[in-house]
Amino acid sequence: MNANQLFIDKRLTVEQIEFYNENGYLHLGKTLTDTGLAKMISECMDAWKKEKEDYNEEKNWLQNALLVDIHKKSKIVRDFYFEGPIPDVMTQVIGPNIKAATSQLTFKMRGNTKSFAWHQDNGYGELDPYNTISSLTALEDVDEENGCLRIIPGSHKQGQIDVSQLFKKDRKEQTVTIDLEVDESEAIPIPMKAGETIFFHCWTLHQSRGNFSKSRDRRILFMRYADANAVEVYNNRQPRLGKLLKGSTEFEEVANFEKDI
Ligand SMILES: O=C(O)CCC(=O)C(=O)O
Repeated sequence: MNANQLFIDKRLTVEQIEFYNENGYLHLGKTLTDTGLAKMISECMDAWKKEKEDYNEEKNWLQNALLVDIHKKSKIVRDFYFEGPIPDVMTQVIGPNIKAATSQLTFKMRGNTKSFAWHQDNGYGELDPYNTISSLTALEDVDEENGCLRIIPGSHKQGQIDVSQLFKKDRKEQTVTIDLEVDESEAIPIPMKAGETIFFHCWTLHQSRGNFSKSRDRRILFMRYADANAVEVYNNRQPRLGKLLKGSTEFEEVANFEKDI
């Protein structure tokens, strides 16, 4: 591998696609080289420090743990999100037409022992068709001690869980927390090494516990990919805006979105 290479290309095997279809998630393995990881950490931390303060237990999750649109603040994230290994892989599981739907940092810094409740990602923003995928890339080793993701394999098969009542009063602010009842005995942790990626279906139930490490943060790059024709169910079925990455779209506003940037 050349020393300047940042990303590691991936192509799913038939067995991996079957595993994903059956379990609703897949551990994709290493997608960042050591050089890529170091650059990603450096640019993400520069962006983080510009907007965030140290963890403060008085503040909420949005303030403590979330930095949205990170691809607008870091070139390497932008390149990884739009042209890295994951969009190609998405064509194998979503279909030929892919757009970028969300990029954000979800950092659970040391001291943040708050858990994130069980939910489906399509609960916080229902997109149709129901094949949107969330990918998580670890910027350091993540495990049960520092709050890795936990999921329920196969839970995507139950389909969309109706949480619309929760959002009735609070659609704009989106401060609602979804906290679904699950059978904890079915949950498994998904540890990852730094530079590795996992992805999961928009209906897969997942959560994380707090970061109980005294010496390690839990820094994750979260990116969501959707079918290029996906619409926002909660927003009168308006097309979800996002850069077209693969194939084509029936929506002009998506075809033109970020074209010139
Ligand atoms: O940051 C976490 O631990 C969980 C985040 C998550 O599940 C989400 O943003 O959907």
